[in-house]
Amino acid sequence: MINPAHIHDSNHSSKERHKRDFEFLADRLDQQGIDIEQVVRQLAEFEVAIPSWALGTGGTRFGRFPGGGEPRSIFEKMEDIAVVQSLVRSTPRVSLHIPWDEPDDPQALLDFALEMHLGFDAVNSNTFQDQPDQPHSYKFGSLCHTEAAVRQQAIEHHLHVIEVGKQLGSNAITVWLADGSNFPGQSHLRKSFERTRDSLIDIYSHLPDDWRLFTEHKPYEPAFYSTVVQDWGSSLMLAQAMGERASCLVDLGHHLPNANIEQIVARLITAGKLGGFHFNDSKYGDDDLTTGSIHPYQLFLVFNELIDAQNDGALTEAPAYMIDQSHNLKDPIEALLQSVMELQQACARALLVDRTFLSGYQEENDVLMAEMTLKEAYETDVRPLVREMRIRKGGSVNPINTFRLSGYRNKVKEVRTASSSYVPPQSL
Ligand code: PSV
Ligand code: MN
Repeated sequence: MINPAHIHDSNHSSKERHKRDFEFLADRLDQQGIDIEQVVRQLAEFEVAIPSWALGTGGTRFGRFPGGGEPRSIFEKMEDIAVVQSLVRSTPRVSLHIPWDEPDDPQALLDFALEMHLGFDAVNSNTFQDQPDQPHSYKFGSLCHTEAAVRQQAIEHHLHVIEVGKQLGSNAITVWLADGSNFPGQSHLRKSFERTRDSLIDIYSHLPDDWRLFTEHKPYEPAFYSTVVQDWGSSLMLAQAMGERASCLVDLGHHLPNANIEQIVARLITAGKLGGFHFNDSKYGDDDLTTGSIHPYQLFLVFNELIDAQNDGALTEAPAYMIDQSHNLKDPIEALLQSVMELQQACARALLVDRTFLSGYQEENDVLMAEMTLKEAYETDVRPLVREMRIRKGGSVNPINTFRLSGYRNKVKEVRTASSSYVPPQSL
């Protein structure tokens, strides 16, 4: 999709400058007792999935302003994801939404993915919209519904999603439910949660042995008075009720303003139930903005908890990372490149935290020095380190610049003509 020679040439033009920057940083870190080579190696292991719904221009209920050249099918979305991967080298897997991106022929999609050196991450169910020809409506909920037939329909949808995922080589399902109520009294708060729990237990009983199930909480929207799985406590209760292979997924946008998300992460790690992340950023709620655009320090603090737990052996299984964003204004590919670069930087910074000093200051209750230890890592310009990691994996020094110079968007604008009837799901 992006010619490797183009990446090589564009890297070549900044080679000397990058070399100087990298050596300068290596020297600085060496003085702090940090081996830059080890950090580059650890950073190279970081991987984050791209959702099939982030390649089209997002929208609000007020409007949508597509920039042209949007993918019209899951195959074209895969092409765009391959472009992202070729430039940043941390995104080798795709997270599918069913039925938005349900393949007619899963084997054909898998073959196409393999050709592009892509694989499949967690599959996502959708019981928040009614589908054509579906016998029962989700207007009043799905897994929580008062009627057993509606719950059964939603359970069967999840089993179908797992079946599609199995054919694609996926090994996890993420369950986000819109179930909730808009008015006090509309639904029985306790019973709707208990029905959801029992439906999930049913789904879990069909989960293949090597699969994981993630429950994703969200405080509000589309339900405005109560949401059944509104917080990490509810999500944890559900995961615990299901069993060992069920855990919680934290979407950074699914918290009320000022929530201490890094502490939620720490709690879920203690419970052995941190399953995954949806990365994005927000000013107000589920804004789906580019990762790190509003709260980059919070993103670093989340990674700080993850690296700390990894070092301590408290993270038994690597969480499933995914970017969950949807843009109204930015080019979707550029926005994804930007988010991945932010994630790479947050991860690199967290790898630089001097944990011996930090825990010493924490033990001595030296508040200021403990905080300064975190700031020392956070304020380090890690870009040369991150660029070096990308170069070594065959990626780009400057992904956005390389993407723009490639002319990819203009080329696909010509091919993906406006005559297509494809409408990205965000605008439905
Ligand atoms: C819900 O807001 C959510 O975060 C869930 O992850 C969905 O699957 C995704 O967004 C797309 O609507
Ligand atoms: Mn999400």
